[in-house]
Amino acid sequence: MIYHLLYPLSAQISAFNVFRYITFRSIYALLTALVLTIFLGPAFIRWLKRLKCGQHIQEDGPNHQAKEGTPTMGGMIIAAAVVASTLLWADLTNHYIWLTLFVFTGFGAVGLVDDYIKVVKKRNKGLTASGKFAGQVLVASAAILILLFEPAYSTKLAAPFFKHFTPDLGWFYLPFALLVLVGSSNGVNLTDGLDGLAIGPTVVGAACFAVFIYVAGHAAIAEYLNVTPVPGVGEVTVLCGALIGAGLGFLWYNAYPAQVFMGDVGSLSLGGTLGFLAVLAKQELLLLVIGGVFVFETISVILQVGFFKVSGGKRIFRMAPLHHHFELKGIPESKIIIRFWILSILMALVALSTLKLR
Ligand code: 57M
Repeated sequence: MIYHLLYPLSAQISAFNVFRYITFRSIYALLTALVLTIFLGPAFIRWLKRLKCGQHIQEDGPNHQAKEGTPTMGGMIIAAAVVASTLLWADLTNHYIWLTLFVFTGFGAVGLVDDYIKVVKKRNKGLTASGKFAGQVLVASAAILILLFEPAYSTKLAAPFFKHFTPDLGWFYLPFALLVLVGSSNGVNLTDGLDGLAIGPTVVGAACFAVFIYVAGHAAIAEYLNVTPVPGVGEVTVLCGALIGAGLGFLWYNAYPAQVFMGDVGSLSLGGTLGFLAVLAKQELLLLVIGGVFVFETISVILQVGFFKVSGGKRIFRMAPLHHHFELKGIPESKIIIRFWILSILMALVALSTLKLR
């Protein structure tokens, strides 16, 4: 809205020309979302407490009993800050912005229903696994189908290091992109088991995608770096800015020892959106590197469950996902969290370096 209100006045007030720039608006989208979450955080946490949205801690895992009753569903404040800040700073005639907001709020709605049943209605299980999966598939399919009807959007895959290997998936792109979005959403959800463990790598991932999205949307830079151009997608950098800001603002309260958890409303929406950013930037395969922490966590669960079945009850890890294994080995929670953050920064840097390795 600020863009639509102030940029047209640049003919009279030349300083307002600055609102034209995606980079400028992305920085202010970040700051707006950050300030909103930090300042509204305490009142929002008090509201969650009044609603009795306290997390019940299961007794079958590492000892988290001290966290019993910590308010959850904090993802709602991330959602509010991202949406408000994007509406303020983005060019609202850009349909990639609306599509990304649709994915973000759609996955968030699936998580919200799950949280509502578990936390507010106090039914232990929440949505059934198939119910959750159906919701995720529905939102992801709608977004990808709309994207596929976009004339400028290519169904070709780009692989880092192999600039001439760009297979065209055609309509197979739909199930492939579904896997990216739903996999990413569940990967972030699995990782969300220690204070700040999911939001740290999410912020790093959003920052990394801000660069890839900006590059893909800038014809000259995309050509220079040999990146698949996606005309118009650069505007989504503003939304990435809002994600980084809201994520950092949430981390302010979710940092160890956490005053609030994000809930499924946070983890599903953030994961689905990271997947969609990878699709928009045409960096679907690179998501495996950028979201490396989520990938390791997911693989640890697949290995653990698979090995448990074939070996008749033996385990590879003391407990999966991987962060539980380290907890049970006696490594302090804050150390595990910070090491996972360091890993996510390293992976993001490796991913960014591929811009020069094509
Ligand atoms: C949700 N949720 C946390 C919080 C958060 C297949 C299986 C591996 C699935 C997996 C699972 O259910 N994962 C998804 C993980 C929970 O956090 C809530 O859930 C939201 C995210 N959806 O926002 O609201 C607990 O995590 C802790 N937490 C923090 N700080 C945070 O900022 O400390 C969360 C956020 C919270 C809190 O304690 O209560 C969770 O872990 O439940 N299941 C598991 O992860 C289980 N693993 C397991 O069963 N492993 C087995 C097999 C099946 C792989 C094995 O290794 O043998 C563990 N979950 C729990 N206890 N609760 C087992 C131990």
